[in-house]
Amino acid sequence: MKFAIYSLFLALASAQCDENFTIRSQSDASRLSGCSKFEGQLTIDDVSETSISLSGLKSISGSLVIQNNFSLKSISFDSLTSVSDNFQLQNNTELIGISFPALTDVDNFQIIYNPNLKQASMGVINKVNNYQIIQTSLDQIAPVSAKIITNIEITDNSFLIPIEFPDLVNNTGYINIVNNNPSATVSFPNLMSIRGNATFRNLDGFEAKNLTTVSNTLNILGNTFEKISFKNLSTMEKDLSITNNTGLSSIEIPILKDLGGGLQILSNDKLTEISTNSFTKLEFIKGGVTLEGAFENVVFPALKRVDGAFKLTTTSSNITCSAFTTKFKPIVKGTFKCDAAKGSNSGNSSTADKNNAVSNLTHSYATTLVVAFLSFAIGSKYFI
Ligand SMILES: *[C@@H]1O[C@H](CO)[C@@H](O)[C@H](O)[C@H]1NC(C)=O
Ligand SMILES: *[C@@H]1O[C@H](CO)[C@@H](O)[C@H](O)[C@H]1NC(C)=O
Ligand SMILES: *[C@@H]1O[C@H](CO)[C@@H](O)[C@H](O)[C@H]1NC(C)=O
Ligand SMILES: *[C@@H]1O[C@H](CO)[C@@H](O)[C@H](O)[C@H]1NC(C)=O
Ligand SMILES: *[C@@H]1O[C@H](CO)[C@@H](O)[C@H](O)[C@H]1NC(C)=O
Ligand SMILES: *[C@@H]1O[C@H](CO)[C@@H](O)[C@H](O)[C@H]1NC(C)=O
Ligand SMILES: *[C@@H]1O[C@H](CO)[C@@H](O)[C@H](O)[C@H]1NC(C)=O
Ligand SMILES: *[C@@H]1O[C@H](CO)[C@@H](O)[C@H](O)[C@H]1NC(C)=O
Ligand SMILES: *[C@@H]1O[C@H](CO)[C@@H](O)[C@H](O)[C@H]1NC(C)=O
Ligand SMILES: *[C@@H]1O[C@H](CO)[C@@H](O)[C@H](O)[C@H]1NC(C)=O
Ligand SMILES: CC(=O)N[C@H]1CO[C@H](CO)[C@@H](O)[C@@H]1O
Repeated sequence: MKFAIYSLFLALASAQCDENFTIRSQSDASRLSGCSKFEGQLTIDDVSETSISLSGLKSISGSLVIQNNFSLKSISFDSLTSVSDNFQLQNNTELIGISFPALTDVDNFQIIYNPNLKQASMGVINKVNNYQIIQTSLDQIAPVSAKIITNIEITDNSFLIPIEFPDLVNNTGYINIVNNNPSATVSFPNLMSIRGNATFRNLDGFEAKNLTTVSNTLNILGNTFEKISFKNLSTMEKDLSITNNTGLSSIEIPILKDLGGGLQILSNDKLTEISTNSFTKLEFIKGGVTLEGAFENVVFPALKRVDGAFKLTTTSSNITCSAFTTKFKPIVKGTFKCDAAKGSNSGNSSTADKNNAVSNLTHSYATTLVVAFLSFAIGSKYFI
């Protein structure tokens, strides 16, 4: 009789380890302390207490979903090492700290919209498929030692500065690192290939020295670092866009031969040259080229063919459109346009150059020389 009552008590008190379970209080959590392995989805939802902790649980074959809890301030799972599906921490508006010191293996690691989350005490994750940290107050992120990660999305974490993936070699999906702290720096010292789109925005430092292959679009936008250097980048299958980078003064992608998409370099205030070190070996551009800025010098020493349109717009007077056109128009299949302080040119004839130049006759000695040259070229019609 005593035994039967005890069994009944046990049945009520402990949860099963193999069916979906929702934790709504610390006492619910305690009912799982006898589970070393949990099979199913474990949800922490609608908790009115401020903290939940659970020891003993080592693995979840399913997901751990912690969501929509507007009282919960801290969560701690001391022993949890693996979550076979999602580790999803979403919409916990009061959450300040989490502790998963043993977690090494998870399929989708998602920390999304926990705007007060400041502390994450984590172990080193060595296996992860998708990695997302979005809208938190974290100033550093969980260490990751995985060599392969499918997607990486780290956005809108306004305190986050160091973003480091020291062991990542191949990114088989996309990378989106956008709008974190204005001083944020990215370091991918061993990254060799990115298969999907990659966007890097609002960064103050960026390192991916070993990058060799980008199979989709690469966007480098609105950053404050000074240099783009991809000395090992030899394959780029889609577009390259380098736009609005206020500190950028040099680009070095010296061994790339073929660009499989277009090239856009726009509104980088301090970038005054595309030098011989920029695109040293670039021979072929499948898409269009748009260059817009204060370029004093634009050189593509190896360029043989551009299949799209080509447009250069510069505010500098060191570039002479007629000379630039003579050089590049013949290798461009699409429309060609040059707008510089010294003339504009659609490449077809030098009419635009001539008209602009003539109307600005008195501007400078340099301009006069160009006009003189043009005048000579068109049979002294406008001889001065
Ligand atoms: C457990 O949760 C998962 C994920 O939400 C769901 O797919 C599955 O059907 C649930 N299992 C049961 C027995 O309710
Ligand atoms: C997050 O919470 C807000 C309410 O504050 C709700 O509108 C939204 O649907 C929630 N998102 C998710 C993914 O649960
Ligand atoms: C990374 O990708 C390259 C090329 O696809 C492959 O040769 C290499 O083995 C991959 N490395 C790892 C660690 O997966
Ligand atoms: C870069 O790649 C080379 C081989 O391609 C490798 O030896 C080196 O460890 C990688 N990492 C760095 C930081 O250079
Ligand atoms: C990559 O970016 C391009 C242009 O921004 C977009 O059209 C395409 O859908 C993106 N692809 C992926 C896989 O995100
Ligand atoms: C670049 O590639 C060469 C071999 O092609 C390798 O020796 C070097 O370590 C790579 N990494 C850097 C950062 O240059
Ligand atoms: C560049 O900055 C301008 C002005 O701030 C903005 O309108 C434009 O969308 C930005 N372009 C990109 C590609 O970020
Ligand atoms: C001006 O253009 C010439 C080539 O036309 C180039 O050699 C020189 O470096 C440029 N000057 C500056 C300041 O970039
Ligand atoms: C000529 O001057 C006008 C305005 O004064 C200016 O917009 C134009 O760019 C100048 N053209 C040349 C070739 O300098
Ligand atoms: C090129 O010249 C031809 C005739 O010489 C003219 O019909 C055509 O509009 C011009 N194209 C451009 C882009 O100026
Ligand atoms: C205490 C509290 O705010 N709990 C909320 C947790 O999230 C659920 C929705 O998933 C809400 O209904 C609860 O009010």
